[in-house]
Amino acid sequence: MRKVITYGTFDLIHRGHINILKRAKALGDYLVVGLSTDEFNAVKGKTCYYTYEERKYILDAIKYVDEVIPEKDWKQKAEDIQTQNVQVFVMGNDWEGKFDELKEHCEVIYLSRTEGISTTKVKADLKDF
Ligand code: C2G
Repeated sequence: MRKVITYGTFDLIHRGHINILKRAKALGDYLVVGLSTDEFNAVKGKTCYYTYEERKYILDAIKYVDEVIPEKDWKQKAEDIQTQNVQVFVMGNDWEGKFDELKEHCEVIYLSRTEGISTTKVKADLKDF
């Protein structure tokens, strides 16, 4: 079984998130998502609308997602890749090159971002809604 992993906050789920989850899953048979905890989001300087539990509940309902694990810090990826026996690590290309050190553990693939949508844009647009 070819396992894929990706990481993110996935707040206010939108088509950009669905696109990367769909494409990540297509690279293997099983997709693990490392979902940023509320505490780690604070480290990332992100404030979420939905709590970790709510964001996990939504991700668990997405057919491309097979498993959700907590992402608690920047340093856990290499260990996750080994303990989860992952063959492919995927991120959007806004992260291009940032995780190349993981190439010693698995394939590292950066996929193009979906244009015209982001959680930040949704929040801004809703202000004028
Ligand atoms: N994404 C995308 N297209 C968009 C928006 C997001 O492809 N229009 C992708 C991002 O590139 C990322 C994933 O969706 O791969 C999740 O995005 P975020 O929830 O914004 O996650 P981020 O803050 O980038 O956190 O350790 C890695 C971090 O947890 C990634």
